[in-house]
Amino acid sequence: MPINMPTHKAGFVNIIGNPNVGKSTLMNAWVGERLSIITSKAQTTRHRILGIVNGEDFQIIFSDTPGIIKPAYQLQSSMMDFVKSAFDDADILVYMVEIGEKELKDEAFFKKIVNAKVPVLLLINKIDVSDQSTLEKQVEFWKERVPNAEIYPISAKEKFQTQEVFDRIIALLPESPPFYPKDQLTDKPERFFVNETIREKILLHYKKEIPYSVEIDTEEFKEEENIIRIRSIILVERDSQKGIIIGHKGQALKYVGIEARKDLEVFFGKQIHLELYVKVAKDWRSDERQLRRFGYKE
Ligand SMILES: Nc1nc2c(ncn2[C@@H]2O[C@H](COP(=O)(O)OP(=O)(O)OP(=O)(O)O)[C@@H](O)[C@H]2O)c(=O)[nH]1
Ligand SMILES: [Mg+2]
Repeated sequence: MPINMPTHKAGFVNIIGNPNVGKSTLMNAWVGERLSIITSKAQTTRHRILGIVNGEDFQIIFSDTPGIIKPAYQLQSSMMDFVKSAFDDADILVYMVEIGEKELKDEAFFKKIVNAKVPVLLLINKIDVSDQSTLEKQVEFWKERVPNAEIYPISAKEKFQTQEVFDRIIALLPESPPFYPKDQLTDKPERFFVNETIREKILLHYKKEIPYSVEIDTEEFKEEENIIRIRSIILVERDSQKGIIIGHKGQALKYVGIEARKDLEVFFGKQIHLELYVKVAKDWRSDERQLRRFGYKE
């Protein structure tokens, strides 16, 4: 037997925290791909999305999760079930807070972090918009609140200190064979990224409750030699929202289509033909059957 057996490390590194703190920005930075959509609105992420980083002798499975909230309707309860699942299989927990933030929006989840059996890395994000003395106070505050955590001030957006945390994660990873094939980047199919790209444009271009009432269903994804042909349906909760999505003379919808197509061409590295339609899926956010259809429930 050789004296130095080659070892391999692998594990789940699950990123949790309040909405809008920068969880998706961080995962994308670590993975080097725009897997998760990012906007300045809370509840941008609705699913648990895996981003896999492979090295010769390691595999890190990052998971981005929805921001923690008190659920008000069934979709939000399903989103919190994704967060729960991220506690269950974590080898390392990344708890992200932003400068100035005081507490997690759910006390039970907070207790799970403080009592976690796995290493907890507490990342204080957005330090690019802070100053030294504020930051020092924040570090003291979090040291007391989460004594079991290692604390790192970072900026996910500016990629400040993100490499240092990445290296620390590799050091903490348990010995294990890889969980996924070494060329796999995520657990989600192509259509998921189409849906999310369109939803990002809707979050960016419509106000108030509209983006939260929208779900996307990609009915066709046909890859040909030089082009991918996509047909997606934008589903809204009520008839009155249909006209808002379409806009005056169809201008609003046209804009969403153009913007989404540009991003999708970069993501898939191919020319895209994108057709968008709007339909009503009445009260889908509170409908078990429809939530299952859209992948929010088993
Ligand atoms: N100034 C600054 N802004 C950041 C940083 N990281 C993220 N942001 C911004 O914060 C906003 C939210 O970022 P996301 O990555 O979507 O946050 P999230 O935690 O995934 O949000 P949810 O999915 O809604 O829970 C976006 O406008 C980002 O550009 C950072 O390091 N500095
Ligand atoms: Mg997110």
